[in-house]
Amino acid sequence: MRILLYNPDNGVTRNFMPHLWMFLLQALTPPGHEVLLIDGNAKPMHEAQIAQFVRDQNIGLVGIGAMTRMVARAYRMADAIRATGVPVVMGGPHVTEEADEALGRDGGPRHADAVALGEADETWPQIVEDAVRGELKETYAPVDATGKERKPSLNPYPAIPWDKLDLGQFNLVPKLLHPLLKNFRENWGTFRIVPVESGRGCPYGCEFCTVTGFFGDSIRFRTNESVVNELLLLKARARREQGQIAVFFIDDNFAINVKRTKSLLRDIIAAKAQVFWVAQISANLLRDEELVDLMAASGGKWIFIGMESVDPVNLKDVNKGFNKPSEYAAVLERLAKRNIYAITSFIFGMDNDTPGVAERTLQQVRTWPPGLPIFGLLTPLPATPLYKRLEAAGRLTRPRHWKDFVPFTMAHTPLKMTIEEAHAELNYGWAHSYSPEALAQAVAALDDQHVGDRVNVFLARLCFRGIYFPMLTKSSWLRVVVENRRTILRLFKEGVFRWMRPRNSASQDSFDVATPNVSGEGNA
Ligand code: B12
Ligand code: SF4
Repeated sequence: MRILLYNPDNGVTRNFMPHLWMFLLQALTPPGHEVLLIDGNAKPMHEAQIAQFVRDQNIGLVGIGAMTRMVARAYRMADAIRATGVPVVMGGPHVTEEADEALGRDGGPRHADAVALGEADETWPQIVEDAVRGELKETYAPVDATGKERKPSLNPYPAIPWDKLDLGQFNLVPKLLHPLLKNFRENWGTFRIVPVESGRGCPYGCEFCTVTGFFGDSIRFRTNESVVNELLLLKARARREQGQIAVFFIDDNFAINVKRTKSLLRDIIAAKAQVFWVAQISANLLRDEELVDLMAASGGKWIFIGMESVDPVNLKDVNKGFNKPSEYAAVLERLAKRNIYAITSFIFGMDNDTPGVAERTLQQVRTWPPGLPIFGLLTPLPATPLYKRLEAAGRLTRPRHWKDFVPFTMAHTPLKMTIEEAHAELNYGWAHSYSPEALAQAVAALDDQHVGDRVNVFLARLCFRGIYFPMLTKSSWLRVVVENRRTILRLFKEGVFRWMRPRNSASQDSFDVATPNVSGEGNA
């Protein structure tokens, strides 16, 4: 049977990074089937196109995965596919919580023939076999022989053949530049960000987050060996392509078990499997100097930190009191000292927020080493404790907000400001962090750093700007380039100057980091 796995586009990230679930399920598909993957972010399609594709390619089963914000689009695509007579199975965090909606058991239209509840690593082979026999069940749940919920072990973990997969859709270097850049310094002919998981689960149970409910509070890890082998495979691919690969460790809290993380990072270093990497780690776990040394030495470059708020009352309200705003600066400086920068994520519209919250937050941000501040609105995702609390209090203004998804729009009324005021705060946060002046300041604040690090921060800021200010067209990019021309020119001049200087062994222009000494501070 030919199977299509499809992820709808989110309208923001384009081909930034593939979705792991697709590659994982592809690797877990029983032999004898061919699995095609389409990520709508890299290959946009509308309903008629996907239906035509399914017909032309003689597809026998389609699997669709989606977050809440993309589910309405996922349903539309599913409807178009089902109209061709091909069955659709849906999975992922949204339909796990809203299976009745997907199956039309809530009185609405049916969008899926079957729903894979929760983690589908063990149920997927069964789904495929049932589909072959034309006997799909409505739901598939990961349970043991006694019917009790079972979380799949990550040991053994399927080998994803990253060295052979077609990743043509996920090259961040424009094709035109390939011939020029493939021989530039350590080869930049291609640049891909690849998702790798080293573990699943987070026990912290923040009120707005789906992770503790979905993956459970039992944390599971892959073996160090299996992660290291995956990195080596990716590194070999990058070398072959005369390009670079960076890894996004998509674990929800990469250092949730600090001892294990240190041991993994040591093994990565020992195997010379370093690539530059990004990971999500909560601020409270970044107090450990040795951990941060190892992060730098193993290729760590960007850490996503869910800071959420600079107000301890807000943090306590959402069960994230373990975040201590008073230590944010020290954490970020600890990272910056090792040339690791932070994506600091904030949520506005929390219950203790009042007008002016964005400026109050930015006043703190401006005192920190430059990074990537991002801002969102408190969003009641289905089945989260937050959703239940707001529903019980009658505060949901759009209880099924995902059915008519509008980006950056609140679905409940904050306590101490209006919805409109919350939206204005969000706009203020983005506008004042991503203006040409703010970008120039971020680069200037790193004047004592290697030009590569400044280019890294600048390019990342340009891309992150697109999360809030649409940058999907060539003309919108052109406009931003023109607005930021002074900073670009400055970095360009410095880059050319450095490039023309003779190379030395301390060059940091590559993701092929050398094995550094991890015994002291500030290495790598
Ligand atoms: C990586 C990631 C991203 C990437 C996504 C891009 C990418 N290419 O991956 C980035 C960084 C861009 C991102 C952004 C956001 N994300 Co995010 N992200 C994640 C993260 C950390 C990992 C996803 C992952 O790969 N997991 C590992 C795989 C193996 O798990 P999985 O995807 O759930 O797949 C398993 C099952 O769900 C199931 N399955 C999934 N799909 C399908 C399909 C079929 C057919 C079948 C059978 C089974 C199946 O099988 C898989 C194997 O068991 C998750 C948290 C998490 N741990 O999952 C959050 C998560 C998915 N993100 C979330 C959110 C809310 C966001 C943002 C909205 C955050 C924000 N406030 O701005 C943005 C939205 C971005 C956008 N514009 O769309 C939520 C989604 C909750 C929900 N109900 O929708 C999650 C769950 C985290 C959370 N805090 O609750 N995210
Ligand atoms: S620490 Fe992060 S992943 Fe864990 S529950 Fe809180 S928000 Fe979710």
